[in-house]
Amino acid sequence: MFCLQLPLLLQPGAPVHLVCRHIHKLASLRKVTSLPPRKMQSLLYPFSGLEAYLDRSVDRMQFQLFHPSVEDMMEAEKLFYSSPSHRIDYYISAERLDHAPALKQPEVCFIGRSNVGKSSLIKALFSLTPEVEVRVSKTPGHTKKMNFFRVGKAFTLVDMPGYGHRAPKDFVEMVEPYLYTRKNLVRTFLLVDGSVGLQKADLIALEMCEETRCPYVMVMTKIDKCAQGALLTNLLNLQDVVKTQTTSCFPQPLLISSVHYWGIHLLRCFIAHVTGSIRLKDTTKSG
Ligand SMILES: Nc1nc2c(ncn2[C@@H]2O[C@H](COP(=O)(O)OP(=O)(O)OP(=O)(O)O)[C@@H](O)[C@H]2O)c(=O)[nH]1
Ligand SMILES: [Mg+2]
Repeated sequence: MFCLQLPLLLQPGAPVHLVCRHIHKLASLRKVTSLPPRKMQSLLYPFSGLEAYLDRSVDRMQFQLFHPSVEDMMEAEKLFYSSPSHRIDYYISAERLDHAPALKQPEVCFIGRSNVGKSSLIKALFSLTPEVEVRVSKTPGHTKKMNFFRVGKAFTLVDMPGYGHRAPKDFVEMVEPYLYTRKNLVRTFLLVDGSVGLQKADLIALEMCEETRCPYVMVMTKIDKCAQGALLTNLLNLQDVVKTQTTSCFPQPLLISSVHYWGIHLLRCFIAHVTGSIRLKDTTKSG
């Protein structure tokens, strides 16, 4: 790890303290590509670590529809560095949809049960710009508003309050109207805890995504938290639900550990691709 010393915040009346934020060594591809090949492979493409446990009869293609090259991931990564001409920042929070700013740039949002890891995942995505503060907590129901983050003029990313904790209130008042009416929404990421698998509340959210008919993608979080056999069972179960009960869902669930950065680089590339911010070199596989 290395440490970025950010400037002192010298606003009148503000407590003066030195901000020192760390950038995790695996947050950037430059570091990842110096890992031993197998380690690099399973960090960038987490499904490859599970493949050996999969029965021969299972079609692997469904798990690798989106399989960009490292070069494409490098291109996507550039979007996640802030610069004077491409500012990444927390923009605004909204408690109701009519408080949300109308924006032109494509938007992606992250929904899922309380504590599933939405804010942690966004924090990992923005880890190359650690001055962007994304709050994470062990206590369910931590994120209470829709939090909008701007990635230059390229896209906006929205962290949603989780359902399950104060649900259905938050869900009915915020998430549901947002999903139905947000014009610039290009992809919804529905997060499911990979260590426990699909829960009833997840199926309700999935139904809601189906009703809105907006394209969405399932993301399995916390894949570091359980044994590979259990993870594979949860993944196959999820895959089966996606196959048999959905029409707007991308067939390939994405696997993530925000703690170890597994799948984070792939997800950055997926977001860059679906928001039209990059053009993949290998166009045979797309989201
Ligand atoms: N082991 C492990 N823990 C994780 C991972 N992602 C998140 N967590 C932990 O899960 C807890 C909840 O994370 P958050 O990111 O705050 O969850 P959230 O979905 O934003 O929760 P709400 O804001 O309450 O809806 C925290 O203690 C995180 O450290 C992961 O990939 N692996
Ligand atoms: Mg949160």
